[in-house]
Amino acid sequence: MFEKVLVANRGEIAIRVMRTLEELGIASVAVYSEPDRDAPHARRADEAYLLGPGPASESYLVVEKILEVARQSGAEAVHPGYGFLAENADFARACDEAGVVFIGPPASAIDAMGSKTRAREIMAEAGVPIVPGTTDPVETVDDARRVIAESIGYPVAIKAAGGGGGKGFRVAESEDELEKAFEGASREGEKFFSDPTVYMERYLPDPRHVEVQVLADEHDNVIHLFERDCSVQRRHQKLIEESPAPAVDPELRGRIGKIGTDAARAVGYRSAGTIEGLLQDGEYFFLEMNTRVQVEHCVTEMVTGIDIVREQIKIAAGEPLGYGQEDVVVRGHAIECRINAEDASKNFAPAPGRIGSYIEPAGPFVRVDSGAEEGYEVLPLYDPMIAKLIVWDVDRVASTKRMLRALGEYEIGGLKTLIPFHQALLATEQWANGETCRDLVENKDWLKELAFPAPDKAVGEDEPEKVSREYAVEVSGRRFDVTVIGEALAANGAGPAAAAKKAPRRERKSGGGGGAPGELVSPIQGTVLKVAVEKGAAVDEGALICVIEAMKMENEITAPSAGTVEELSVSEGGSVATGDTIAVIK
Ligand code: MV4
Repeated sequence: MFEKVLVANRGEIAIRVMRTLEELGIASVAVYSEPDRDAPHARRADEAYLLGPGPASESYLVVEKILEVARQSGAEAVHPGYGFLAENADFARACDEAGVVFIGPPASAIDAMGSKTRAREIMAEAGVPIVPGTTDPVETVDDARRVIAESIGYPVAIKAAGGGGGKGFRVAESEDELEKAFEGASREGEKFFSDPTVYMERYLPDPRHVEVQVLADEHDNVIHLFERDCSVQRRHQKLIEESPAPAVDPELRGRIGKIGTDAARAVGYRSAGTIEGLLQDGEYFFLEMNTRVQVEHCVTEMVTGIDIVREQIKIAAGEPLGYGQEDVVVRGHAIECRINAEDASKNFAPAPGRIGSYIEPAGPFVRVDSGAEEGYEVLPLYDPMIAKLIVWDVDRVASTKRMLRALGEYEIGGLKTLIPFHQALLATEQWANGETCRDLVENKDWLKELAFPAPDKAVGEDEPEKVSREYAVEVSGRRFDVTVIGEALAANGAGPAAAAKKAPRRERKSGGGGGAPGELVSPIQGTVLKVAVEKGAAVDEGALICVIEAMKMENEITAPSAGTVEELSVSEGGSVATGDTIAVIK
């Protein structure tokens, strides 16, 4: 087994991996960017090293820097978590070449599954059912028109070959929408994956998103840990996940489990992976394979009792799986809610900012995987998911009640999060009936009822006096914690006590919040993809003003109230910073 492992990630998943490393008796090495110098994941590790500036392209995504830290620290293996370099075959290869074990699948499997057309071809050959459509790329709109007429029919889904997770996904209901959908999918594929190639699938009208967790070792053992249902999504971002899936009975469970292991075998898989698929009217179709540990792996851990990250690490060390298929049983029901710094009432706009008070729920069968704490600042630079709340109980009804209890205990002061959204959604009849809840997550009026009250008073007031200070220091780029105890320096002759009192923190402008009356400020930094209004236009409350792309996500910015667009400060293709004025609507 390894003695030291580098965790090439941040936030909750980095901490999640470190916990298992500690249980295995393995030392952990964190990496961090400049704004993450004091982040929980950097402090949680046995050692931590600075990578570089905040943007991921200068820190968490720089392969050479990460391998340099592996060398410097003596880490024998790298766990990539999810996101960042987790599905980067070049990174997996660079690890191999540097003699560092990549805790994940072979680079060849990442490559094969990264191309969605290759993945479909491999699966079709292996007898895995795929959504009917093309496995070869479709070159032109004319070709698309012909293939649709011959075999697929309308409605049709056009998807980018380099895509996945909904990126570069368009639907054409009829022939008049085909050209726009084709070009949209191709453009997005080019932009995000430098590949304009698209393919087509029959568009299923109201499927469920059901995925299978698989584990495969070097010794030809491939097992599945049953399924998860992730149908509650918004713009292809999963919000709530559960296991077992409410629409899957024991017969279907066996069938899709086998589809999962067949798919893993077909690509020579090793490590933990997920087969994503669509379930419609009892028929299951392969969609794509995720060659990493997923955000929602925890619900599977809760119902099977298997630590998926532990298995991943053991597999990477060459050990055989600790379980045969017959050892894996599903018990009870688990639900996960993603706790994102987002405002559901404002189109799920990102809501970065500093956390004031922070109290996590606890009690029986409640698990919180978090990367946040009191005083933590959610940065617009990174993913807005700050924590996951996972509960277990004997069945779906009991699990839902437990989740509502735990959500009620969760206190995150000074920050807008999805907690009220989850509380509202889990209380609906749609959720109770096991529906996909698509009508709710797309319903602006329903979401508007989740608006947040006026912001709390500034964080940092009335804090107790303190003359013990903790600092992070870096010695040759390696991070150490030091506690400095003594009299605080008097700032203006007012004595130690007054100086030790924290200065009130600067209030941040956030979406629709701060600013002059009628001023709409950007909650994020990004590129303006689209401007939907003109200066002088009359807009209704909730009307689309512009679309800002940040972190590969398209964020719709909407009017906080009805009025006239008196000023418009953005233009298509331009960039905006957090707090910049987008428009003045009076
Ligand atoms: C589809 C689909 C319907 N037909 N593909 C792809 C990425 C994933 N985030 C959802 N994706 C979908 N692919 C075909 N051919 C519908 C979706 C979809 C979806 C599926 C199940 C549950 C919720 C969903 C929300 C949006 C889109």
